Amino acid sequence: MSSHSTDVSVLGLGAMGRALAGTLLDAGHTVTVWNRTPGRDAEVVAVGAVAAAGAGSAAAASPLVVACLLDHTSVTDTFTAAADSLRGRTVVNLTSTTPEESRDLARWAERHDVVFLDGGIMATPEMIGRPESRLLYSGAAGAFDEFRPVLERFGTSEYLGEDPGLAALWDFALLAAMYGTFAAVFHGMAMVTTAGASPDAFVPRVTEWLGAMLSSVPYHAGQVTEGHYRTEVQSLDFNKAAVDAITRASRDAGIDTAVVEVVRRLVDREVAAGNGALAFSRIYESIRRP
Ligand code: FVH
Repeated sequence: MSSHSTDVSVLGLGAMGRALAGTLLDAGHTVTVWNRTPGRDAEVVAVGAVAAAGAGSAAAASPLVVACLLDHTSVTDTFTAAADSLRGRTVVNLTSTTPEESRDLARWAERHDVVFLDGGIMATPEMIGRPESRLLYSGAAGAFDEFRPVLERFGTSEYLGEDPGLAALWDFALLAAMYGTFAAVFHGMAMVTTAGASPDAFVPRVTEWLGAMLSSVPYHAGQVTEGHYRTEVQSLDFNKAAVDAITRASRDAGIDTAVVEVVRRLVDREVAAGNGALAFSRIYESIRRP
């Protein structure tokens, strides 16, 4: 089967569903679309998508069904309504669901004779179809192999394994890193704006600084892998002094300390456990085994 001849149905036409459907249309696929609230299909129907009256008739139109809905509940509601039509088809769930929710969907699919692949989109709607868009998949290996040329339309596609929860686990792990980093960026931005700097002025310095610091992630990962955490410089005792001072400076500046308190709690826990001479990466152990 050539990839552009694969018909695809897209369930859910939020910002991401519309981007997925539009990318498939651009690539020459016949795309059938459905959205719970009528009218949200206008943009993609105007460029060639076929509007279906229900999730079931949308699913019945194609061998490959892509679901991009709000959350686990919206997926189970939609799959339940379309169960008869989904039978024998391949469903790719691109909705953000937790690993356990993705495994639950895979069990539902198995009971209903549906081939299930779960996916995590590491991209925003504007990035879909561009080289920087990356998607992670797990679940039915055969489905990934069969439909990979279609999935590559959305972005670089990587298969992580048969466990249907794996893509969601990696997706959320990367999102956790992003949210934590962004919260910290806003903390720093809030600090400098108390002295009259504009938020924009913080940007070049913080991006350069984080870029330099992120280059040490492989070194930290090596310490975690070996589990030794020895260091000659910048022990947790040293870091405790720094994080305590940052907390005081933030308080003095009159800003919220929630972001630094998270780091402070992790450092304090390790220091209290007698690990003050070890490296900062030792906080991994507090996170991994709470
Ligand atoms: N947008 C992004 O940047 C991120 C990138 C990473 C992946 N996420 C996830 O993708 C899912 C969809 O995101 P979205 O941006 O398309 O979200 P919305 O624009 O809010 O559209 C939500 C669609 O879900 C439909 N929906 C909600 N509840 C139900 C339900 N109970 N039954 C059926 N459909 C439902 C909603 O329909 P309607 O409100 O128009 O009727 C939209 O089509 C999401 O998991 C992100 O985390 C996007």
